[in-house]
Amino acid sequence: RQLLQTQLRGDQVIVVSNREPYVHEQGPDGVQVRRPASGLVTAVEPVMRACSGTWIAHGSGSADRAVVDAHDRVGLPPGLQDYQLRRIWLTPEEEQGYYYGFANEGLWPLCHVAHVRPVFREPDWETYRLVNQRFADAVVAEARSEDPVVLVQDYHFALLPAMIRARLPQATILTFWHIPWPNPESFGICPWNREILQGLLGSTILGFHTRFHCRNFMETVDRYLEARIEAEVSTISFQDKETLVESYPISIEWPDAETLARWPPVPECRRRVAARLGLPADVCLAVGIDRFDYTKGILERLNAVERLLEKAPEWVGRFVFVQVAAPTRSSLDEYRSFQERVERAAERINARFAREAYQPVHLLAWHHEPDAVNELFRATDILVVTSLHDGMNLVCKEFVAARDDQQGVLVLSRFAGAAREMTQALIVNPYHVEETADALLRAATMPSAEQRERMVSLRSTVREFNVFRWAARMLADAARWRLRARVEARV
Ligand code: ADQ
Repeated sequence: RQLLQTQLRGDQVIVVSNREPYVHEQGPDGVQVRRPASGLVTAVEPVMRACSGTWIAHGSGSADRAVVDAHDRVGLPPGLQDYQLRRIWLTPEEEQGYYYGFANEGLWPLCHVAHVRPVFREPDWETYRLVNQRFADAVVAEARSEDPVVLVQDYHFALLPAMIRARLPQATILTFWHIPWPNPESFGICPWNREILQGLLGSTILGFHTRFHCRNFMETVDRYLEARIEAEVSTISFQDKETLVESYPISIEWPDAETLARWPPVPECRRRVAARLGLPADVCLAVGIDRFDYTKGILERLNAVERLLEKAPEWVGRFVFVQVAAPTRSSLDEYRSFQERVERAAERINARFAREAYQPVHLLAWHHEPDAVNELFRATDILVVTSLHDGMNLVCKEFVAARDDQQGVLVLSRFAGAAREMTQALIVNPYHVEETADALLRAATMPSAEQRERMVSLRSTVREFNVFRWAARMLADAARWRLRARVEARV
């Protein structure tokens, strides 16, 4: 954190993301502040608390806009008052075309190669471009100097870097792409692939979670643009401008002593969860926590639980799986029909294996606040992450951070970026039901000493490679770049 603050001394930092870090909702007792379920917010919010500045985001809560804009700072917990939030209010048509349409029906399935066909509509693309322009205007309006540091977040803003560059040529633009980057053939499906690549190459630095995604991006540029690529130093020169393409694996804020002291003890968490869900005593508990998204492999996970109960009937009555799934993008057909399929699968398993007081699958399809999520992390024996494709996945990192008792087993998909760092998890191919069921079984019977060994190793990785290191590495590269540009300008 200190390193971050040193690197940014005197520089203005502006973050741009679609999602806001906190949402003002109108409740029966007045306006309430809620934290959205978003990996991006989990990662970037502590960084902004450390370096202050301005966060520009799409306003999404149900509270009255005038009230939110006027009383934005009212009622926020202390840490959230360290930076400014500037909301961009979009019209329903803008939100439809830019967010639901181009970003989530086009780019999201395109980049995840998730067997859901991307949909590209001309009007969505036009709206996407228009909304990117609105955010570029907001960045220019916020900039107090010619060379602010602008952090552009995610696939909602592929055109923004070049738009900012055109009006603030001296700005240092760090763009982070939180989702995977596909291979050139897959990306070629997008009718506006060149415009997107050109937009992103307005960045000073373009970051992905893994080297693999960086290579895919460079190969995509090589295929579709006239650009000079220097693979050894990982740079792309396009129209006399150089962009560094680098991997920065994202992470979480490691809990400090004050946070740890606030957490109820593990047995207490377990007792509360068991009481709430009516779990039988000494049951083996497995938990999944995700946005309700077809990329997270929730159906595959349920199939594996069903297979486990089939092949190891001694676990019927003793193995319970709890899936927490926060509804997301529910106005899209693809998401609604996925949610229905998951509900049907859960009902099917319960119909097959439930006994008197025993229900093998609990599907809790609503948003949980961070303390409730943390309680589940601390209560569970197994955490299951079976993404079919995931840029990183922060849920598994939050889980190991929550386990200061050094117990609990992580079952992790090899298709999540996190699998590259968290090699002491039980790594599975979620498409392989048998393999995943076997991993669940192995987790359910893993001796405490082995759990400890694996957990200690996982915790030391996440503690060291925390979110401040993610941001500090990117900003250190930016500082080097700024210095170089200043020296070159003198020559
Ligand atoms: P996401 O796809 O949102 O992030 P992830 O990284 O797993 O996925 O983060 C989800 C966050 O939301 C976590 O902090 C989790 O605790 C929270 N969450 C999930 N379900 C919840 C629920 N039911 N209720 C409340 N909170 C919930 C995208 C990419 C990821 C990448 C991140 C960060 O898809 O691959 O890791 O950005 O770059």
